[in-house]
Amino acid sequence: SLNDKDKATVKSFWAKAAGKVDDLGADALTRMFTVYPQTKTYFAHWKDVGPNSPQVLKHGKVVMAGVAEAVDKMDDLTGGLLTLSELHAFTLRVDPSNFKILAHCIMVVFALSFPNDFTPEVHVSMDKFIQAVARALSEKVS
Ligand code: ZNH
Repeated sequence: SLNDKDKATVKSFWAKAAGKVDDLGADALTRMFTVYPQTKTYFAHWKDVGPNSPQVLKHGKVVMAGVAEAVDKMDDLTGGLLTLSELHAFTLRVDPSNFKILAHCIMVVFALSFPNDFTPEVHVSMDKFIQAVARALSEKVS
């Protein structure tokens, strides 16, 4: 789990990334749809899941707002993300494996967008954090 150093590292990296995260959300989703096309089934009600579609751009912001919330609630992700977790389990019925997939795509876009800041040390802490978010979100699914 996240120690104090991880938490501080995540907060400072997030502060640097904050201005760019809206775009990064759309990039991460586009990557997820392209590399793992089975994930598109959850978005079948959208008009367009292609790169830069208005829905992808909008949902990229929504997802990253969720990650921002997780940064704020880092000390209690299970409690802090409970409502979102229930939504994904009971309403959206997202299979847990998909959270790891999106977490991976988010890590890739972070690395690509911040090649200097995304040091191995930042990578370690961000990976622990994003995996903890993925776990908290898939908690309700059994
Ligand atoms: Zn999710 C939705 C977040 C993952 C699918 N999401 C959502 C939202 C949010 C989120 C915030 C909104 C809610 C409301 O409205 O209330 N997610 C999130 C996060 C994550 C996620 C943070 C991680 C990181 N998701 C996910 C996955 C999937 C999903 C993996 C699959 C694949 N989501 C989803 C859907 C939805 C959501 C389908 C709905 C959309 C629409 O409809 O538009």
